[in-house]
Amino acid sequence: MRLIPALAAGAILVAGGIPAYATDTAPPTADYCSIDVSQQTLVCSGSAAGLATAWTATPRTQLTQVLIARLYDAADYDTSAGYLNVYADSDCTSSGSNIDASISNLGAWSDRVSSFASYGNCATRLWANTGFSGAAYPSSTGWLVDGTSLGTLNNAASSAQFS
Ligand SMILES: [Ca+2]
Repeated sequence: MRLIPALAAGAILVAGGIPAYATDTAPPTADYCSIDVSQQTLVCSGSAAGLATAWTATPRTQLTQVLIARLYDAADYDTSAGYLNVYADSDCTSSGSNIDASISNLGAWSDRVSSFASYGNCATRLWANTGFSGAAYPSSTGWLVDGTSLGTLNNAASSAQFS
């Protein structure tokens, strides 16, 4: 009879799948990421310096990529909570009537972006849903070069376009 409690405890651990301590321990952080939109390559690291090293070491077919935007986890371009660098094979065209680059599913970066900056000729549009649907910021037809906050799309964007 004394074995029953021990067996029961063991059974709970197995049934639960993940031991209780796993939920009490912070997961490894990889908040600093770079994505290549043409190859859909995503590299992340726990630090900005680590990301730079990892990104340089990542094999790619085109050696020269252009940083077209940076999506920040925090508002006001605060880098402390991490960011997603967006790289493309070339700068955006000067026209705002075409889509030069896009990310149809932000994946781990969904519902996370709180500010953004665009570079070169690029401007950014964020969508609430994957596949460029739902609400959009600044609008479904508009673009914004820099966004210090995202209004109702704060922590709610799941896809992005660049023009
Ligand atoms: Ca955020």
